[in-house]
Amino acid sequence: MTLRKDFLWGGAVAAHQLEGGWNAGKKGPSVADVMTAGANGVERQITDGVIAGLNYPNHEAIDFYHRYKSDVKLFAELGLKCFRTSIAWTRIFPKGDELEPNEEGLQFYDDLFDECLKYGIEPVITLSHFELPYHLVTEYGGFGNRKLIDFFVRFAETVMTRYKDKVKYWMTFNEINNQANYLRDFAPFTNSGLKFPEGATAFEREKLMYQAAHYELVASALTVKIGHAINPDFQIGAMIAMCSIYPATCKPEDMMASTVAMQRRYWFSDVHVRGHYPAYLTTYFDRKKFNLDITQEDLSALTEGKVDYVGFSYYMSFAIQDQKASVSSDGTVSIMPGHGTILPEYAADELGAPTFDYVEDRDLVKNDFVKASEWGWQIDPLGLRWALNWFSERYDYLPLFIVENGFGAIDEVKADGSIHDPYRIEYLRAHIQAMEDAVEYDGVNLMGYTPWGFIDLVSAGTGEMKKRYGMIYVDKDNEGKGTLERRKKESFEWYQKVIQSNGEEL
Ligand code: BGP
Repeated sequence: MTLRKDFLWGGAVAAHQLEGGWNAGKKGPSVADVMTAGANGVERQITDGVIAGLNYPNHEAIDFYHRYKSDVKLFAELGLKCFRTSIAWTRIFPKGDELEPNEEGLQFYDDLFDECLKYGIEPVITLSHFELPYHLVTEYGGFGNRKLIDFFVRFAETVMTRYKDKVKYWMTFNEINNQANYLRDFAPFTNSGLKFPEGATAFEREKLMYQAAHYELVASALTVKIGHAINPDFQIGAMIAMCSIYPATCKPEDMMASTVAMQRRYWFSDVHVRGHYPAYLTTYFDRKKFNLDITQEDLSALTEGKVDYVGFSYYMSFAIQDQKASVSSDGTVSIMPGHGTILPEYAADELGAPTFDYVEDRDLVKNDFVKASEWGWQIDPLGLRWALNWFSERYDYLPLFIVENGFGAIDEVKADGSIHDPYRIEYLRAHIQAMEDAVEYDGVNLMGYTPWGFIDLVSAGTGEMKKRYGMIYVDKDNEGKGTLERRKKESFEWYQKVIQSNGEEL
């Protein structure tokens, strides 16, 4: 048998994308709750609050808050061994800066975890999944402010203490490296609650991104240390958004561009795992003269709070071309679909630079060797095996956990109510095969696999319902209409067999 006996087959979601009940049980608003829906090329916007007539898809989401008992029963029928979700920070600390937690919020997760454990489903908990308390964003400037470290650690310590006998697997910041492209953000804030001043230059944006990332990494490391003191059995991991970045050609400049791109996007896991900043990054900080607020105490915290495993999401791979060499005289470069536009000042600044600075929107190109989803996400199962090897070699075969993977697609409900989603099965089958090959042939140390959005939920990127990942269908459309009824798709039964056979039967 390829996979370990106790392999954590599961499913992944995030509180704000499925719970709803956005102000129930004294919950405060998070960034996600004040975000409007996007669609048809319109980006999601973070507003000042609740504006009548606008669609706030996360307010009700799929109403898991009120339906969790019947949903968890269905998850048990699917055969899940674990359930990855987040604890909504604003259920516990509605504004984020209070001293005392909200008991009603704590009770909700007690009940939810009890319900999971009743069926032998292990909760796997993300502490922060794109759901910062909105108050911390408006009052403090999000993770651009050092004070956020204390607020986060208080939240983490509170829930880790409360659930120390119910939850063993934790993750600190979901896709912490999703800030790596500081030129593209959810207007007017980023995931970390950063608001760039109007007219901010690329230098100022980049500096703020690194500063916020540093505060998050310190908060994460302190959490790991405190968590291990609360319960030495805790497994506390990082969570990285991994898109393998290939050189577009074997031209040496493209090869070098891919190496630098991997550093710029994935240095976060170096700090999480090794407990210090890599030299390629400190050199870069010096060269750029960022003068970041990094204290000696911070550096000790990073060393003392190394993670137990690396969790990561994998949906697609990228390809990179050294644009300095290939940009045409009118400044035109080819950009991967769905990847925004180049800020003119940045293009002018950096294109002639002698170093290989990575600017995602400028440098990523379409890979003609792979197909893409309707949202331009390039489908590449082998890229997952490549990523598993990259992490394993880099971190000496530390345990890895694939905590997100999946295929966002538009599903059609047939007249008889059935939903056939062979495209989803095909995507998942190919990725599971690639992951099993990595274990069997490459010696990768893999803890588990939790496909994303195994029950349909609100898309984080677009706020749509129609971009579905689920094996469980939820009757709700982009306008928020529908009965919210749950229905099994064809992929439900397929995944059930995969779990039962521990991945032998694909
Ligand atoms: C990841 C996020 C998830 C999830 C997923 C799919 O980046 O961690 O929250 O939503 O991507 O993205 P989307 O919902 O935009 O299709």
